[in-house]
Formats: sequence, structure tokens, C-alpha cells
Amino acid sequence: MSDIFISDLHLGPERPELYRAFCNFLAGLDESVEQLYILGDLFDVWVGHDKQNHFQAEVIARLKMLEKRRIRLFVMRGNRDFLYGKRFARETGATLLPDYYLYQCGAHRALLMHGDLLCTQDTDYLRYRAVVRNPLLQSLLGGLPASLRRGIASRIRNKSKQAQSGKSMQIMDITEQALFETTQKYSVGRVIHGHTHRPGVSLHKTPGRQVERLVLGDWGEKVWWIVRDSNGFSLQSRQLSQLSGN
Ligand code: LP5
Ligand code: MN
Repeated sequence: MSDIFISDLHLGPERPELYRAFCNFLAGLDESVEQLYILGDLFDVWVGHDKQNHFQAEVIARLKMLEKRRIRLFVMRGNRDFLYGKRFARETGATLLPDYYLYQCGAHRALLMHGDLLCTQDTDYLRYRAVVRNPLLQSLLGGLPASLRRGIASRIRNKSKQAQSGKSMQIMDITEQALFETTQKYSVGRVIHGHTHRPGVSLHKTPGRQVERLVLGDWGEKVWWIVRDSNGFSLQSRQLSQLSGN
């Protein structure tokens, strides 16, 4: 039996090859797969439900199909799609996960996160995050027509692009201090996250403790996923073209 973890697919109607890879990836999950975890940024931008957006409905329908195959779906919010709520959960059949979630299967344990909260040097982003995650602001924005919500999202994207051009790669990466503090709090020696788009497996050591970090890559040139089976966790990838049929 196995569980699969993916993140940062950044699906959108302007990237049909990603959507095809996503459909083929889901279709290719074999019978050993019991649970699929999506750790944020499934969509490139999610501004809430949008009737005009047929792409949203297609992705939701694909996810819902997992139910019939008895694959349980868990979805975490990312920084591009933090507005998921009960309706998204109902329509996809997913369980929405909190920002920190302790995954456990027998002796296999890992703290699941999107990854942005570990980037503690990116203080501008964390300030912005606290504003847009405010439930009151979200319910106000949620009441706006979808076209307005799309407009706000695109302004935030532009501001973010500008801001990022002035930030170093180091500022936009996780800090070991946050990694050690967070894993200590959850008494866990392994973290799985995405967000940084810097896939890899690394071991971080501090006196008396060590933490394994598995970072999922974003879907682009390659498709990334982690498998947890009886052998433990392993990060895997394939060329996008092999899955998208291009
Ligand atoms: O994702 P990535 O890698 O491009 O960048 C992130 C951080 N940026 C963001 C912003 C997203 O790119 C855009 C999100 C759009 C979703 C919109 C949904 C909301 C719609 C609302 C309508 C209902 O997350 C970037 C990090 C980077 O990761 C690396 O970790 O650095 O952070 C920034 O660049 C943020 C800037 O530092 C500050 C941006 C200020 C924006 C101010 C607008 C405030 C308006 C709030 C009220 C609507
Ligand atoms: Mn992200």
C-alpha cells in the first residue's frame, strides 16, 4: 500500500500540457495507492469559485473521480490557492488540511506543509500573508463578483513579481531555524513541503537532532511526486513530456 504527495502543479487554462499531465498522472496511480496529498498551489491562481471558469470545473471533476477508485484525497492551501473552503472540499471530495499537518502511517511520519511558513526571512511576504489570510477580509472579498476578484489577484501577482525581483534566492528559501523550531514543536524528524520550487532531499543537523527535508518540485519541465510505501519516502520525477503526451 502507498500514499502519494504532490504540490505546486500551478494548473491554469493557459498551460494545457500541465492539465494533460495532471489527468494522466491521476489515471496512472496504481491500485496500491490509498491516499493522495496535494500540498498547495494545485492552481496557479484560485480566486474562489467562478462560474465562467470551466477549467476549475474540469479539475474539480477529475479530483472527484478519485473517490470511485477509493483513493482518499487531502488538499492543503498554498499561497496561490489559499481561498479553498467547504464548497471546494464538497465538490472534490477532499479533506482540507491545516497549514501544519502531521502525516503518520505506522512508523512513517512526516510534517506536511506548503513551505511558505518556513521562509521566515521573507518578512514582506509574511506580512502580506497575514493580511490576506484574515477571515474577515476573505469573507468581504469572497462576496465580490469573480471578475473583480480576478482583477485583484492579477494586481497582487504583479506586485509580487516586482517585489521578488528585489529579493535574493536566500531570502525566498526556508530557514533552518524555522525548520528546527517547527519540527521540534511537532516532535517529528521529517518535513515534506513544496513552494520553493527547489526539489531535493536534505538532512539538517543541529546538536542532538536531525531533520530530513523532502522538497517537492513544481510541475513544469518535470513532474515531481513523493511516494511513501513500505520502504519509506522517496522523491521521484519524470519529464513532463512523458506524461503530457507531447
Ligand atoms: O508564488 P510566487 O513564487 O510567485 O510568490 C510567492 C509570494 N507571492 C505571493 C503572491 C502570489 O504570487 C499571488 C497570489 C494571487 C492569489 C490571489 C488570490 C486572492 C484574490 C483575492 C480576491 C478574492 O504569494 C512572494 C514570495 C515568494 O512566494 C517566495 O516565497 O516572496 O511574496 C511576495 O512577493 C509578496 C510581496 O513581498 C508583497 C506583495 C504585496 C501585495 C500587496 C497587495 C495587498 C492587497 C491585499 C488586499 C486584497
Ligand atoms: Mn507556493
